[in-house]
Amino acid sequence: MTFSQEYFDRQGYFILKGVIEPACRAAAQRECESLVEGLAQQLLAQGKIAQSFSAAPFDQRLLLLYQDLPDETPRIFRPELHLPGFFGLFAHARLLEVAGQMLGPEIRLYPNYSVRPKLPHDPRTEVLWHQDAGYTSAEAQVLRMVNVWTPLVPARVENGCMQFVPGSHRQGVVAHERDLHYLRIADTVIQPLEAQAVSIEVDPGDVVFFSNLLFHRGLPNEVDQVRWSLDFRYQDATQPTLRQTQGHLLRSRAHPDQVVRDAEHWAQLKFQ
Ligand SMILES: O=C(O)CCC(=O)C(=O)O
Repeated sequence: MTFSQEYFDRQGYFILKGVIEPACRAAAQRECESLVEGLAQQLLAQGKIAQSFSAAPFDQRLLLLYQDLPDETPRIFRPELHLPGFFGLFAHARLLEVAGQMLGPEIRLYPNYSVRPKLPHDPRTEVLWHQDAGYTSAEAQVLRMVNVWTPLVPARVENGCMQFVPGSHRQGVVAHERDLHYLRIADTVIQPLEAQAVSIEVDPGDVVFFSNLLFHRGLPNEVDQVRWSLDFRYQDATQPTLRQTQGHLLRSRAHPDQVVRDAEHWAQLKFQ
């Protein structure tokens, strides 16, 4: 399937179906499993759990481990992601090709690459209507950036897929208000548009590209399954990040020597 810049510019997003190969997904999933194994060992050592549920399926184990520890449940992994198996996804050739089409030859992985294990019935995992740019700064509108989101399990309304308001990226950065866990777009802005929201139901292997100005949210997970997904952003590396952290260069004509070379190199680096 070919990426359509025209569709992206009009709607603020584009879904590439089946673009991530099973082996690449499996490598990322294995790293998620190893993060969960690490947590299980930690909880066992602390005497907080009696068993590690090592035979439980990927979409169940974290849920079982934390069933009696709801306040300790991890919601997001970031610094933990410098493991070799994540590199193939972050630096996927086809994704970087699309990013290159939009952003030019200098591409950085913006410093908020994340894995989200969205657990059911946890209000902290319901991501309220926002624009990513709403979290960055008043200057965020000038950032040349594209968001990337891909699930490791099927993402549906019931387990907390994302919703978008198509075309909303053309409004620029709008007012956000602070809620308990997240920022959220002011009611006066979002309420008249909510009826236009579309649910972004996608499968492992599919990749959603979206504008950092698009109004979007992550629905609550209502089923007894962990909704595992990755979200990351590519940015034109000739620009500042407008954060303390600088991310990592993934493609560069100007500084090829500074590009992350491979999975081993990635694993030596830190979240920054
Ligand atoms: O994964 C979700 O439910 C929300 C993700 C999100 O808001 C983002 O990637 O910006």
